[in-house]
Amino acid sequence: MQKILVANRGEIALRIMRSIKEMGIATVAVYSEADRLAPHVRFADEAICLGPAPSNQSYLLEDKIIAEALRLGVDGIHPGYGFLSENAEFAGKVEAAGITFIGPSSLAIEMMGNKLAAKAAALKFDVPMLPGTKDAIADIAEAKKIATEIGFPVLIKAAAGGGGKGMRVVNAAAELEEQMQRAIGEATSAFGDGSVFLEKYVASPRHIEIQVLCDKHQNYLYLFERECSVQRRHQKVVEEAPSCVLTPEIRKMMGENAVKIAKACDYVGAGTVEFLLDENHHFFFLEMNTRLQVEHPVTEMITGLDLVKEQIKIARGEVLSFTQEDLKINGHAIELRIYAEDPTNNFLPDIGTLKTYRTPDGPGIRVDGGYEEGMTIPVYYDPMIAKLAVHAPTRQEALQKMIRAIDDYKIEGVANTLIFGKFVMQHPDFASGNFDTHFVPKHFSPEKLQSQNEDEILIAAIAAAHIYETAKKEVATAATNGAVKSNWGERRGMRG
Ligand code: MV4
Repeated sequence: MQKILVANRGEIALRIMRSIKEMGIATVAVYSEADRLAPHVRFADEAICLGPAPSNQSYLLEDKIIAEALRLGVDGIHPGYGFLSENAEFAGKVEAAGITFIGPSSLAIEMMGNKLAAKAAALKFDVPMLPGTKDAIADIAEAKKIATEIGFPVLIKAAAGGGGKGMRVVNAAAELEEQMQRAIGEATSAFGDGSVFLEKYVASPRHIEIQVLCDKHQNYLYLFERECSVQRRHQKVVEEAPSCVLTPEIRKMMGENAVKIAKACDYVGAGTVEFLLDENHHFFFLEMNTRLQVEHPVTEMITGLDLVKEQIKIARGEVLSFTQEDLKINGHAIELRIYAEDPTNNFLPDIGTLKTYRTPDGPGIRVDGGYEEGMTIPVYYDPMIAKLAVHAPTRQEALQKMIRAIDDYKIEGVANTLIFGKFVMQHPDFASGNFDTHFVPKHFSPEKLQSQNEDEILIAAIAAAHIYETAKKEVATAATNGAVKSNWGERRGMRG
């Protein structure tokens, strides 16, 4: 491969192109009119404007991207995450144009894109799953019968869904009809496919996903887990690797089951198999994500691998250069997603200019970003500003490093979730590992930030008063000595 086009924007486009460049391969960026001056455009060897800001007039233009790739002699397309990354049709078109799609086959994307098809494949390989319907269900009487067999509460899920869209909890038979109709309606308008199915509802699960890596020569590896239980409204906030609850035995079982899922769809490349873990530490297959995930850096930190380079080597047809036995977990990594959202105001997305933007630094700190000071966050795309990831020998040290890094991160001009991230890191239940997917709704309210803020303001006020008193005394002493000398000004600069 001589030239790769990255069909994405922002932090992930930049992160992917860095690895491509290090491999001695030329890079092509695509961009919308809103991203003309973005770092990912400047970083690339060549860049193509796709059109106006809205995604459906730029980053989602399948045929235009492929036509430009052909025109520029591109031989590989990396889709990143979001946009066209899990679009089976696009993957097929790329391959049909004679360009390598850096990802799995169109068939694997399609199979895993449908939760029922994914579960059917998993069933053949004896992967643990929650009791539920094997097919889409529309008949209310039949649904009631099955739900009663499973036992309430049950969860209605959309077959075409994912990431929690179109899910509904049903606590009793009397609610089933209404919730089914709502779920079918939601699924139809969101995915153009009203198929729904039922599953036993796990009340307090942890979300644990396994990273897999598969070459074109039937070698399948698992790169351990990431825990992503801290979410708000199906948007991940904090991810870590390894999970603090997995034993080596469960980890091995989950890893081997993730590999079975990958084998079930002839998977090629980097993929993620999602599981729920219940209170008894039983795990159940949920779905497979057929892309490079946002949170992949924590896996890179604990394995020492570059997942993008591995994806490219796999796409070139190379055999994986390591075995399962070669893989070891080294230390602990935590990632915090920083969004342009106001945690004091119901996470309302904020736009505006990064008046001040300074990222933290030092050993074991990685910031994956795509913005610079002075840039404006566009309204058209995901509100994520950057990902802050830390790596340390232990979870405790990683937590402390994360808190220090948050304190050293300076963002002004755009409301952001840094302080919310600090709230999570400092919460005793997060620190002790005693949490599940309900962590945010259970523990967080904006007043908690206020008090966290107030604590800091109070400490700052006490420090200021102390400095003032000291300075006043010094001035008084100096005055009696006949020379006014104060270091007031220097000290004032101490706190930003
Ligand atoms: C579940 C569940 C409980 N029981 N399935 C949400 C996203 C999608 N990937 C699956 N999800 C869930 N499926 C059963 N049978 C609870 C969730 C869930 C969840 C999962 C992972 C992380 C956060 C979550 C928040 C709410 C619900």
